[in-house]
Amino acid sequence: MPKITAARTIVTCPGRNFVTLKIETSDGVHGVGDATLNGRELSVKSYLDDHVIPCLIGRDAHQVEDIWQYLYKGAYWRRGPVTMSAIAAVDMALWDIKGKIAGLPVYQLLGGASRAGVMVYGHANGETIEDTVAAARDYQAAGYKAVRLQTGVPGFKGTYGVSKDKLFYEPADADLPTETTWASEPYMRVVPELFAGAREALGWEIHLLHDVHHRLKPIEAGRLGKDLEPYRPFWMEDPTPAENQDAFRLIRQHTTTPLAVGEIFNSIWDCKGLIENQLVDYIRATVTHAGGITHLRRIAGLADLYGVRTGCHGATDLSPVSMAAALHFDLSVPNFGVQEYMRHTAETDAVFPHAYSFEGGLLHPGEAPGLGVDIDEAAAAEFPYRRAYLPVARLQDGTMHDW
Ligand code: CS2
Ligand code: MG
Repeated sequence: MPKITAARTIVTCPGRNFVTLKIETSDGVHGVGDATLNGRELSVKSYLDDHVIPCLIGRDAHQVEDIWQYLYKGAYWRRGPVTMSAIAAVDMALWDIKGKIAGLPVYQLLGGASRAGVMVYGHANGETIEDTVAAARDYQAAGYKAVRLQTGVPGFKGTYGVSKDKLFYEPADADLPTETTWASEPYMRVVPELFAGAREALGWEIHLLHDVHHRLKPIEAGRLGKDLEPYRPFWMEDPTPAENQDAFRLIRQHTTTPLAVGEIFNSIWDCKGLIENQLVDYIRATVTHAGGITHLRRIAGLADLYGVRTGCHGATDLSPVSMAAALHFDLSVPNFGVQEYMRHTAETDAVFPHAYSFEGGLLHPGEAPGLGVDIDEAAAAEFPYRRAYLPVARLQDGTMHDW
């Protein structure tokens, strides 16, 4: 049996920080897992270095489930983004090892392909509606079947989702959190105008998505959802902070716009009430922050009972290791919805050579055994860690708000 002989975390910053776990076995096979938690990368590194890796040495790398249960139940202090990102990294690396030893791409170990490819959505954004719609046209021309629309709010700098760079968006932009100002009323006026312009320009064959990014109160989210109904959004994401799962009842009472939530969830317990009460339509939990492939399959299995589909988070702060693992999961899971695909920079792709590829609006994980991704440690060493935090948001009177 492939015994775990060594494991280490590799931190690299090719434009943004990534934490990668590499596990080596007595068979000479290694696996990789993404452990990146935007703005708290070193916390997950320490959790792995100090509290997980010592417990892995000598274990049978094939025991993916037992090791998952050991790390989850054995922690005593269960759940939370740091713990579950660490467990996720171990899980991804063990599935990678299992696939490599079996000589199969991981999706074949998960039940095989349930579809030809994984529909992805890109991020069209701009300071103005015109710029955003023009960016969406570019995605449509590139073959995307789904595009997220985010535009600037007149009078406000640094609106969420509007990137400084045309193609790449990285919100963790400073050594200490950037302070941004927010007001919901002008935002709620501009988004329906954005969707009206987008439908006018792009037609009805393309899926249009929007991320509210936790900014609205439940009644405001109900209002925005209703205002967007004529434009048939694919989903309205994170309409309100989801700690209060009952808030989604109120939103549901006011709008049929599909709701997506969960990129900051880290276990099935965060999702259970929303799914069982059919208060959401898509669950956004990711392989990296929600306990890996093993746990994400459990979340998707519960969601499938209630007609809820997956819509995994796939921002640039999730490394190509996470994207590769997500694609194996996406290709096989029966209740797949859509996969977020914020392209990484060429620098990042060089550090993480991978087999996944894009064609005709779909990503495919490729046929390489395991996850089909690796970390080039020499390239990674070129980019030392650089502290960076996500912004914070305040209302115009200075009140802290949700970023
Ligand atoms: C966003 C992310 O991609 C999304 O849907 O919510 O950009 C999110 O802001 C970042 O991943 C946070 O690190
Ligand atoms: Mg989001």
